[in-house]
Amino acid sequence: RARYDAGAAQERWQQYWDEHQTFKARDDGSKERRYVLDMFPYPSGDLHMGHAEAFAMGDVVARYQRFRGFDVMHPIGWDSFGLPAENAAIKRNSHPAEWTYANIDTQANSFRRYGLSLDWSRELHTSDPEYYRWTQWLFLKFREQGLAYRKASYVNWCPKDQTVLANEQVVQGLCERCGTQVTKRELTQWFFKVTQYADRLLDDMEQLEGGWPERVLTMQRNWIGRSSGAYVDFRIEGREEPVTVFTTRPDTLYGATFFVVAPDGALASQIVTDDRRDEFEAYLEKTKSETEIERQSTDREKTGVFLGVHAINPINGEQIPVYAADYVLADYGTGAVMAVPAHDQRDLEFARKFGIDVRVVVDTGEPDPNETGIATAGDGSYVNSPALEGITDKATGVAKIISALTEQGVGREAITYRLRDWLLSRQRFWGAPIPIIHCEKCGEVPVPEDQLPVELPYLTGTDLNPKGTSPLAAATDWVNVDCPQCGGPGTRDTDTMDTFVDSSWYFFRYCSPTDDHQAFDPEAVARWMPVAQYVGGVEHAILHLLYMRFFTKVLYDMGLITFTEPMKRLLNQGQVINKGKSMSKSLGNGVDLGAQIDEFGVDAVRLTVVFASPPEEDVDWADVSPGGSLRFLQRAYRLAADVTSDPGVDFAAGDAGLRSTAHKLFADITDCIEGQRFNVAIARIMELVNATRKVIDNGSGGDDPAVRESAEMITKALSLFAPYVTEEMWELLGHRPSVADSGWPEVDQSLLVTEQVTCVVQVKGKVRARLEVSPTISEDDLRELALADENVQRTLDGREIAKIIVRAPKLVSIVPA
Ligand code: ANZ
Ligand code: ZN
Repeated sequence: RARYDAGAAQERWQQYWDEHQTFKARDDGSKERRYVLDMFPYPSGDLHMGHAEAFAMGDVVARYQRFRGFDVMHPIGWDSFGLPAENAAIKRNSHPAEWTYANIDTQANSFRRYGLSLDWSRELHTSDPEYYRWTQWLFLKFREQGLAYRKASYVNWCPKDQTVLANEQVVQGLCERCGTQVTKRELTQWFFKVTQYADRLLDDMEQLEGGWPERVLTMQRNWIGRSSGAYVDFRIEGREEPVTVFTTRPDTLYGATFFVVAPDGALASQIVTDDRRDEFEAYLEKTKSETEIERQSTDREKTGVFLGVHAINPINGEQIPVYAADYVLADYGTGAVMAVPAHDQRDLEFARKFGIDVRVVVDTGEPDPNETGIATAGDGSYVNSPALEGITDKATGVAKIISALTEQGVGREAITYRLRDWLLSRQRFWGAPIPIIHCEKCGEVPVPEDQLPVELPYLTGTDLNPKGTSPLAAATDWVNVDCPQCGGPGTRDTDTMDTFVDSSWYFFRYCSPTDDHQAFDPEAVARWMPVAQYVGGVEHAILHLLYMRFFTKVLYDMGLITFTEPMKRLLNQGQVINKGKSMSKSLGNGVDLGAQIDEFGVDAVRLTVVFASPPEEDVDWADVSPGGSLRFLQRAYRLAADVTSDPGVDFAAGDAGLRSTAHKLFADITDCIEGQRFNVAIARIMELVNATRKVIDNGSGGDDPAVRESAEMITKALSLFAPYVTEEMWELLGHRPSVADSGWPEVDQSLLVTEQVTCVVQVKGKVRARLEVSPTISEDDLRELALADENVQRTLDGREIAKIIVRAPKLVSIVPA
């Protein structure tokens, strides 16, 4: 019996595809273009199961689009700057480039073996000077527009990695990379002004509805966190300038019975009275060790200290006590709140604990918060609120109070965001140097464009040990340069850029990867972009996806591109886990991809990861069977081997039953691929293999033209998941390679029409209904259908059934009791 030899096929076809550049984007205008992109990998070692899944999914889309006649660009490159390379270099006393480029070699070989339909001619590395030259250029362009700036601020600091971290890189108070508790440090750092784009980042999400997973859009929305409300100015005893609060409910102003400031903001320590200072300082220390998540947690007992002063409510002159409490954050809104316990749960819990008045100012019809301990947040009519008398809804109440405050000059409408500017400088070596020279006379001076790239000096091992300042500071020859403006002594900026900067524009670079005059060729970008399909892990739902959207908008504003959203569709594949848990060294549940491939072959592994579950769900390796996949591939292969008719035979002369089954299943397979239900598509291919096998074994053998038609459909559809075996099958079927160039079969609509037969339904021997049903309907389905018929129901009139005879598909006979 014919057997498929995975190892031999892999070598043979890999070489064939390389030689014939089967998957190179033509970009010659002969076909419509489609850009299919997988998030580029970080070269951390060899390929792992996560890559195996993600890239298998992306390849389904790329191969399918090629089948549909598009000129597909499916590029690959490496996100090759970053900390792990530097840590490896310190450990081995070598250069980060050694580890990085060795890993790239290994991974690239594995990617080739994995049979992906990639265009290798566009390969890029973000750590190449040819690439980061343009990362630096973009930085300077952003700076020219005021979108890159330096400021001193309290920043997240990882004591282990000795570097600052962006807010996004702090996960539940811990460093995303090493898990160390993050502390705060005051440092002067570079920022990108993402906040200037907050509204557009939100509003443009409209373009992504339907194309991006809803949960990603929700995560982005929450991360940006737009709130509208008002600023209200309160005077504080003994203080000249008023203190402003941000509130989403200015309409509850009459219910403000106390005032809270963040303990770790500047204000608290300025206003606390001397007799309270010790207590306050102790509380502040405690607050500093808490994470933002803890502070915002709702089920936590409220704590705080009275600061000894009062604030004056601008609407009625009332004096209310001022507290410092950790549930108010220093860097959100203004870091101060008017507390309205009747209508805000956090404030209510605090008030009850500290014995502060709870004054209802909106009558929502719900029970009194004084009794229930539950704040009421809904609409209602205003009470105890002279300025809002007679108003019964929130929108009007809010508008009215804002205009009253505005008139008196003690408040105004406001919108705030949770989003912060992007801290992009890192005190580490293996990244793109920030192309700025500091001069005592001229200040910050950009490196002239014709002097880019600012290349990294050669540093190894011990020079790279973290010291809290950038290792680049130690490379004095590199640091000390003439000021490009005045020619006097200057020093280079010694920080490097966050690697998220590199990955915010790589997809533009793929369109013209070797261009040495510009970051990308706007015409090439216009030809290929936006990306039709982007594929990658949900762990990037916020960071990478938000930053690259931001970059795109800035480039749009610079007039370099004509669209504002770079990725039309996004697929977030799940994770590959093992025994219900993420794979990790410490759990010892890792699955070695290379070993799996050695044992079962690439095709079986790829089929397994895609078949195991819907793309966005996790795959548990403990529940799958690559051995089963391999057996299925052998069955499919034998089917192709058993076809004896000639290529080009007239399919119409084939077995009508098999043809109808094949076209129906193929129509379904096409729908499944379009709808990204890849696992279901595979199940349908399996059905088709079985149906075809039956005809070979029981009917006309391998000579029936319908058998060939069906085997060709199987080969094409299966090639989306199992590229090697299907090239072999295509050859067995007498065709010239590559199956990837063969085109997607058209479904014959006339074969989809199902025959119907008429079923007669009798009650007590009298015909009460005629049903149009499929000739293959089951007895159970037919019984249900008959009993559900309106006429039958009416005749039965609620009576019990004594007897029911079902003869599918033609007759149902019912005898009531
Ligand atoms: C008075 C009030 C009355 C509020 C009421 C709410 C309900 P979002 O929607 O998340 O933007 N707030 C303002 N700044 C804060 C800070 N730095 N830390 C903690 N809480 C802060 O939340 C806005 C609301 O959260 C604001 O509206 C303020 O409480 C509080 F019935 O003001 B509110
Ligand atoms: Zn100068």
